[in-house]
Amino acid sequence: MISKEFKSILPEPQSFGTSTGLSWFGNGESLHSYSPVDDESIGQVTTSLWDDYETVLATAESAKRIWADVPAPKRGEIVRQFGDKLRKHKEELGKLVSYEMGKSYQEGLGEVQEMIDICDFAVGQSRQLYGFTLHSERPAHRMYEQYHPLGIVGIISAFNFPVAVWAWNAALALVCGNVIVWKGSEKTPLCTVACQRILAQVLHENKLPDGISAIVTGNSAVGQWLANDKRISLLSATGSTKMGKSVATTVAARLGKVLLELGGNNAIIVTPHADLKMTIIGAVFGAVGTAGQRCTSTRRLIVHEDIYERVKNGLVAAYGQLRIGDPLNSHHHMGPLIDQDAVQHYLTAIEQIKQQGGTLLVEEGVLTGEDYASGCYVKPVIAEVENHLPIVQTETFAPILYLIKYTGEVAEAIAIQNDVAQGLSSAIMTTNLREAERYLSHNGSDCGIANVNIGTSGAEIGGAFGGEKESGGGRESGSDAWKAYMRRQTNTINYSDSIPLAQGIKFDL
Ligand code: UN1
Repeated sequence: MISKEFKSILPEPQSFGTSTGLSWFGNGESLHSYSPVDDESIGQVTTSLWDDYETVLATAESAKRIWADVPAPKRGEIVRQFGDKLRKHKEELGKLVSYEMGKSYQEGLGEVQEMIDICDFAVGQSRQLYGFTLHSERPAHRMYEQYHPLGIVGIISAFNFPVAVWAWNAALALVCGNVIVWKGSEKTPLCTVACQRILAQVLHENKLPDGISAIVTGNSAVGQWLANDKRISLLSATGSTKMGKSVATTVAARLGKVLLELGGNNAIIVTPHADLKMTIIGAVFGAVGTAGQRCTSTRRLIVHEDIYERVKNGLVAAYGQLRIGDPLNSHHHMGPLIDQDAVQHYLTAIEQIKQQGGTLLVEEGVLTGEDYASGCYVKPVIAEVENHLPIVQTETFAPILYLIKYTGEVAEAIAIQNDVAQGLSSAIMTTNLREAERYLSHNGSDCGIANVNIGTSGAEIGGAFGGEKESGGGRESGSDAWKAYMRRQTNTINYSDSIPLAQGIKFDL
C-alpha cells in the first residue's frame, strides 16, 4: 500500500479531522486525494466549515501575541529546526509531492530542497530585519525606521508547487514574527497536511502554541473567507490570474495587503548568436518540466529566421526522445497532468491552436494503456504560431510550446515577447553581449524575471520571485521580499529641550 510509504510524514489512518489534535482542522465533508500517477486513492482530508475557520482564526489571534514577543533570531531558530526536519524527510516528502501532484521524483526532491533553502535563508534573515537610520533636518533629533510583524498572514497556494511556495511564504512570514494560516490546493491536500504536521511537531517540541501555523481546507470559498477577513493582514496568493483578480478585488475593498504570484506567458528569445545545444535543453526542460504546469514554464520560443529551421528540427528530434510515464520512475522525463480537467484544457487548447491557424509539429494526444490508466498522461506538443493568436495570449497549464519566428534585430523579438498580458519570467539565448544587455535594459524584457542563457523556470530562492502586469506584481522568496511580511514604521525622536517643527514652521504659544 502506497500510504505506508508516507507513514512518518502523514498520520495514520490516512484520514484527518479534529481528532488529531493538531492544527489541521475540519468538520466538513471529506476531500479525497487520488494520485494522477495511477488513480489510486492516497487518503482523505476533512474540509473546514465556517465554524472550523473561526476556531483556526481565534487560535491564530491568540498565538500571534506570543510569537511576536519571541525575539526574531529565536524565531529563526525555530525555522532552522523546521529546515532540519525537512532534511530528514526530504525523500518521503519529495515522493509524496511526486505521487500526489504528478511531477517527476527529481522535481519533487527539488521542491523540498527549495523549502530547505528558504529555511536557511530565513534563519539568516532573522538577524537582518534592518531599517535605515536617517538624519533629521531638526537639531538634536534622530530618525530611524523599524519593521514590525503584521500579525496573521494568509497563504493560498496552488497544486503545481504544493509545498515549496508555501515554504517561501511561511519561512519568511514566521521569522518576521507573523503567524500563518494556509489554504493549500484542494488537489494536493495531503502535501498540505504533511508540511503542517512537520512544522507543528517543531512547534510542539519547543512548547510553542499550535496557532502559529494552521491550515484551512477547501475550495475557493475558503479562499474568499481569507480574502474577506480583516484579521488577515497580508494575503499571499499563488495561482491563476483569474483567482488573483478575485482575491485582489476582495482584499482591496477592505484596504488589506496582498502579495500576488499569478500566471505567466514566459518566452525564450533565441538569437542567431545562441548556443543551440544549450537552447534545446533549456527550452525542452522549460516546456515539459512539471508537465508544463509551472507558472514559469516556457510557453513561447521566439526564434530568429536564420536559425529557425535548425531550432525547429532540434526540438522535434528532442521531443521524439521524451519518455512519458510514472514520474517516480527515473527513466521518465515527464509525468501526468494533475487531473482530467487539466487534460480537457490541453485538448481544448490544441483544438484552438488548429482553429486559429497554428500548425502542430509533433503528434498530440492522451496516452492510453495499462501504464497510463489514470488518463492524465498527454503527449507534449510544439506548435508553429503567430504571437497574436488568442490561444497564444492565454496561459494553458499544459506541455504546449509555441514556436514563433522573428526576422529583424533583437528589438523585434523583445517586442513580440512583451506583447502579452503577463510578465513573469523570460530569457534570451545569446552569446552576444550587446543583445544580452539590450534585453536586460529598461527597453528590454518587461518581466519580473529576465535570464540570459538559462531557461525561464527553475529560479533559485535567493532572488526575489514574481512578475509584472497580470502576473501580479508581488515578490516572494529571496532578496528583500521579507519586507512584504512586515509593517514599516518611521520614528522621529527629539532629545532637545524645545520642540521645533519640520519645514521651519513657526508656532509659538
Ligand atoms: C510556480 O510555478 O508557482 O522558478 C513557482 C521555478 C520554481 C518556482 C515556480 N522555483 O520554476
